[in-house]
Amino acid sequence: MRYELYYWPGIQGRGEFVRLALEEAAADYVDVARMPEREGMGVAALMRLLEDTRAARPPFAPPILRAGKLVIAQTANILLFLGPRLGLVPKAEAARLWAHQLQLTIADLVAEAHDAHHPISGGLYYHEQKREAKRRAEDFRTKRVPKFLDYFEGVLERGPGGGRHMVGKALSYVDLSMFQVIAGLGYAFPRAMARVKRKISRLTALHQRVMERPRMAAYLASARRLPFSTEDVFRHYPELDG
Ligand SMILES: N[C@@H](CCC(=O)N[C@@H](CS)C(=O)NCC(=O)O)C(=O)O
Repeated sequence: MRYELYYWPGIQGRGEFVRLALEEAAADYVDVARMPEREGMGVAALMRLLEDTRAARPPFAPPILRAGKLVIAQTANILLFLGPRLGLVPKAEAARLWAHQLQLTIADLVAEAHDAHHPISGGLYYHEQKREAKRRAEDFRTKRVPKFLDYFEGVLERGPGGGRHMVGKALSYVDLSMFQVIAGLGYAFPRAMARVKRKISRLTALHQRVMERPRMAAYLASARRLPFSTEDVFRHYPELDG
């Protein structure tokens, strides 16, 4: 099965959570919007999918995965679908629900990371909401990030994976997403993250282990892994870091 991932080209964004799972599993996939329009792909193909008024199950926003006749949106929903197919989640229903629950909590954190630099509206520029962003980012990095990370650290500590895995005893898509969260927060809020580092030793070690996995290391060194930037969901503005 060749999977088609539809996501905005030029940024990692939420598409990266899906990309990491596809890359770790060495899945056959095409990153459609990054491909040439002359081959029927590119952003035009993404827009066709978003604007298809005949679709019975239209997606609201990217990332979107096409798998044969299925068109699936919402990052956590895509990973719920891909997890068993890519061998990135345990078999038991309780474990799959747990993985999905954690992924939805990660989605909440990612939405808050976005709102730290766009607290009023995603439709306005950052410079149009800088004052509000400063207040929101302070709350995010001093209250919300510690609360989320303390929770995820506790999940690692208490789970059956001996501190090595978020779900079960083997690597899952949640581990890959957790890697991305730690990497993104580290880029966006280096000073704030340096302060909490002492309290998240298991998450820090998980981030390192994922980065060193052969397929992850190859992906991260490739041109397919775009750099973090101030166009992305995790953004570094020195005035928002503490
Ligand atoms: N909850 C959705 C959020 C999707 C989302 O916000 N996608 C962004 C790009 S990362 C987008 O293009 N949003 C357009 C919009 O919200 O109008 C998910 O996790 O996939």
